[in-house]
Amino acid sequence: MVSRARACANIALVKYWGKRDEVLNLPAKGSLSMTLDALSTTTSVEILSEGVATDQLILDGREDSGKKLQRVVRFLDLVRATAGSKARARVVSANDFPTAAGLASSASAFAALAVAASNAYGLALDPRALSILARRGSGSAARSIFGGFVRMHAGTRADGTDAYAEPISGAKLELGAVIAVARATEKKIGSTEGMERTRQTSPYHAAWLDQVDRDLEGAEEALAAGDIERLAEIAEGSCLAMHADALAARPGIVYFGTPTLWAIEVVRSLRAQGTPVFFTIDAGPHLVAFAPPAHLEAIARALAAHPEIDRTPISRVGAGASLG
Ligand code: 2P0
Repeated sequence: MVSRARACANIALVKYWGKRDEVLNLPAKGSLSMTLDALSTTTSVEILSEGVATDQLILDGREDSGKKLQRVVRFLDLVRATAGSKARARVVSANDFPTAAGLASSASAFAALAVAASNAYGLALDPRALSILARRGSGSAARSIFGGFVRMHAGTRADGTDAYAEPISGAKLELGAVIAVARATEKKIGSTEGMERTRQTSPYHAAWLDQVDRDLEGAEEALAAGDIERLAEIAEGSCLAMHADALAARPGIVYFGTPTLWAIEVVRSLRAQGTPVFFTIDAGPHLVAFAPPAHLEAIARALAAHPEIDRTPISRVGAGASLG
């Protein structure tokens, strides 16, 4: 039996940076994101016959036998333990964007894998259970189970049963995004390692954690009120505070690339001229600009002017992960 699922990436407006438990992958604080339809992963999972001893991973057309396979095997082991199965699987996964470039590819990857693998192994999981499962693969993947604006809960339980994402209903803002894809190869320090080093060594980490709850509350209020100016202030503040926290780690973690500061200036000068736009930046050099759909093309043209920005794809809001 083959099960196939598609999931979109998401970009956080209130960032997740720091865990309360590394084994169960529990975030220290909640986060809030928007799902993007232009960045997606499609994954199929085929259960193999009993004689096959190992899982297989084909990623973007190439067989992987390294760390990515190990991470997928650990994830499938969780699904197998719940399903009471020992059968191995063949996982075929394709992204429509470059992996490991700070474009949150692990979010769409593990959301798609959670949906496809749970179905292939015969588990009927509801969206909350899928979010909890996806979280074990990658914290941000818990959010990609849902479409639109999404709130991740940190939870307080040691077993992680209250650390899941939920869609936010009643948001009065319609936003799309422009992704300023900076020229870069594989990113230097992955999010998991980056946030752990930050947690252990950054003198700003306690202040960062202290701010997140206020930002979550403010962002939800801004979405409910359709207040893009307030959302802009909170999202840029959360992004820059997360990067300040990482920059202050020892040794400091610099995710910005040459075009990143330039792109911040472009977004801020467009805003000063009246365009309702704001930015965020994840664990990589790419800036993501959010604005109402009517403004996206002009923003994309402005951001494309830097020689080290290769592409400026436009994304609309994405749907939740689904089979098929
Ligand atoms: C976020 N990021 O909220 C933050 C902002 C990157 C910067 O969630 O260790 O790959 O697998 O749970 O999900 C990326 O972190 O980390 C991330 P793990 P993940 O989107």
